Amino acid sequence: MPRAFITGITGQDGRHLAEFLHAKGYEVFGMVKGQNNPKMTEMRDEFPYVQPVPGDLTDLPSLVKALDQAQPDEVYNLAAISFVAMSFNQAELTANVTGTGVLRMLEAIRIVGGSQSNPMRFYQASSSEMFGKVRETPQTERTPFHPRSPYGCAKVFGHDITVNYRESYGMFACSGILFNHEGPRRGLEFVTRKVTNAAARIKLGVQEDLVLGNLDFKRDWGYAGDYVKAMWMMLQQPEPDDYVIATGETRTGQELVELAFAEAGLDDWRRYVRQDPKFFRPAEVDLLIGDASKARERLGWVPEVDFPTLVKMMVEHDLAMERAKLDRG
Ligand code: NDP
Ligand code: GDR
Repeated sequence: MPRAFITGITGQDGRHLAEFLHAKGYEVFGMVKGQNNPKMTEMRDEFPYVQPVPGDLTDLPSLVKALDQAQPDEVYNLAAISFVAMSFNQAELTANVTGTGVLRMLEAIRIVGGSQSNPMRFYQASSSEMFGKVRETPQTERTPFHPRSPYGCAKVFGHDITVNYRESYGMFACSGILFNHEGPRRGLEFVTRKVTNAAARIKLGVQEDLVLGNLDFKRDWGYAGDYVKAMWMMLQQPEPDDYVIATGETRTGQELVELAFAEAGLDDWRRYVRQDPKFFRPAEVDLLIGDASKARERLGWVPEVDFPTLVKMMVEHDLAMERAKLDRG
């Protein structure tokens, strides 16, 4: 039975990946941070087959112990301070967790190692935020980076150090440059889920309006369930490499709002939505659209869920969730 170790197991992608790897017959270990983390109970209920292991990306000895305990064949480093807006306010923490945390994980793998015939394989969760103020469109594995936030800067370090450890020490280390991916498990702080949840609550009469920031931005949005499959595919290749994972389509913030409100059965979204500069970022990423040709050709990966289906899935989930809350009283 192959063994997988996932950091960020309590996050959106960690949960999708745990499900995916379990279905493939993996023994799944999930790193959980903190004392009495409330998400640990949720995870135990949802994924009784995941073996929790304590650890924190800011603490190298904890990572060494965690790997020693799990003895995985594959390590997926999904943990991060992942909210771009928050990274402007907690830049040093973001650098430490999202950036230097990758270095610690790579060092822990070098220390614990795995056998020579079967060294641990490493996946790093890189991000389209590294392209930031984009130098070319669409963005590929060769597009230069120009990050626009402390989060983006930290991800560039994580990406570069992963490539460096591969080249310096011959590690099987891959970096997936994933564009935005969403779904019903997305945190409520991110714009897609904030919008689909608000549309559901407004429809049910428990919320009056929705306050957003900039709506002119464009994103290449896919479904998280499709994207975790690409992570696994990268680690099954004969050679480690980096891959862009994206749909190749881009949509504005306004298109997201229009679709979500229509899906919830609300006629005129403009009646409910207003903008507040407090949600504007000091520097914005205006346009992202990825070219995933390399992943398609070498991994055979293609996205299966398109944008309207994704929004529909999220709105339906949020309507059911909010209705259940009302029924409970
Ligand atoms: P989430 O924000 O949903 O999950 C982040 C996870 O990191 C949580 O499990 C959190 O634990 C954990 N974490 C935070 N700080 C630490 C720490 N110091 N030590 C250990 N664990 C920690 O992110 P996603 O699932 O959406 O994303 C997964 C990864 O992919 C992230 O690295 C993100 O930056 C990257 N990414 C995401 C994209 C997306 O569109 N979703 C696109 C490109 C990259 P807890 O719950 O206990 O706080
Ligand atoms: P992003 O996702 O920054 O792309 O990072 P987010 O959903 O936070 O923002 C997308 C765009 O929406 C604009 N926006 C708002 N965003 C939020 N969160 N809340 C609002 O009210 C709001 N109004 C407008 C933002 O300005 C931005 O342009 C996500 C994260 O998952 C990262 O970890 C990941 O690396 C990238 O996607 C790819």
